[in-house]
Amino acid sequence: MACGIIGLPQTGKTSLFQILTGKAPAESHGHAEQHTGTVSVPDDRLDRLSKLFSPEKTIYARVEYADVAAISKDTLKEAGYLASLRNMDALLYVVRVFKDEAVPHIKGSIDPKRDIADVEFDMMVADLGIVENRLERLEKDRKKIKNPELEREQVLLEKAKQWLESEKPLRQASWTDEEKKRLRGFTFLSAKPMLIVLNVGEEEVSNLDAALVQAGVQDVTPRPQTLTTAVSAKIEAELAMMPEADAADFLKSYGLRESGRTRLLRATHELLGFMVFFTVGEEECRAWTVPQGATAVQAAAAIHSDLAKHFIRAEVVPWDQLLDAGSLAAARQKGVLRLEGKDYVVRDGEIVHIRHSG
Ligand SMILES: Nc1nc2c(ncn2[C@@H]2O[C@H](COP(=O)(O)OP(=O)(O)OP(=O)(O)O)[C@@H](O)[C@H]2O)c(=O)[nH]1
Ligand SMILES: [Mg+2]
Repeated sequence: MACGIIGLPQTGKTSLFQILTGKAPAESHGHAEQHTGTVSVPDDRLDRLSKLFSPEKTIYARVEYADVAAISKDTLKEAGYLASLRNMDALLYVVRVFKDEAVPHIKGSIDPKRDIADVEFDMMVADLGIVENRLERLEKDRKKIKNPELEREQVLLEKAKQWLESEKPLRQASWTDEEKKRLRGFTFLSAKPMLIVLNVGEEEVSNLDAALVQAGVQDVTPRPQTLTTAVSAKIEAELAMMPEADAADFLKSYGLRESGRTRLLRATHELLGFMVFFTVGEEECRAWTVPQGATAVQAAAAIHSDLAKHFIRAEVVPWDQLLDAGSLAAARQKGVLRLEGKDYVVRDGEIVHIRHSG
């Protein structure tokens, strides 16, 4: 699972990458090279389960971030740059809101709404280029061979074309599962889930909701597969340097409950359309990442293919009910531990224990 950090020049991409991954700054940064780092997603539920079981290891869900070079009409025409973006499962788009005379803005003024629209527009243009090329080729192929497969592809691409020509990103269209599968092959940029992160000034941190309204982006929020949030890279950088106790006081002084880093990590995970289930024990308490809607046997497969093969039943209990009961045995006795079959749809935050043969 990878998330590319994109945005206009000098908006705070590298700062946020460092805050998220804890990685030291890199020197030069060509377009082809990109820096990646993997991060554990903080999870309060897993922390509490871990306290109960005191396992040797606690393993969190993980997300990979890539610090991608600044985006522009020109970079979006470079094959290497495009390829690096196409590999990403989601995009984290950093938009500048903070004021600082010392840091020039490429467009000469601070206007988050304009910047969001411009970058989305450039990505749609890049996608439209692909659609048109492919449609042209399809046209030729269809004259040579009759194949229902090709016809279906054409219908899909015509729909995508219409959508893009009306200046709407593909992520906002509703697609059938079948269409989604076909679309994935094209790795369209405007189809990728996007987390818009406003990099706001320090003075705005104590009221982030107001900052979003002030930036005029509240109408962006209800869009499908789009999340919007605000952080201050400057404050987050300071937080990252502090001992934990000081950081908690510092947050409180701004009226905040948790750091922007935690918020971003959770939002990324949510945006990617994944959920977690837990396994618990004295050896290991662990969060496993599966797509939303995964079944018990798919959960088993995420742990080990043998568990799926020899699946008998899944023992399932929501994390908070296990905490209340105090142990798996007690949960079983209280009747909150359920036995479920292969097709059971696992819910976020459940403990799933697979019973298997062999
Ligand atoms: N005042 C202020 N300055 C910031 C903030 N975030 C980043 N900067 C400054 O903005 C400049 C650019 O930050 P980077 O994190 O390197 O931005 P970038 O988007 O990676 O820049 P490029 O890779 O060159 O496109 C640096 O001088 C940062 O110190 C912020 O929240 N407040
Ligand atoms: Mg950078």
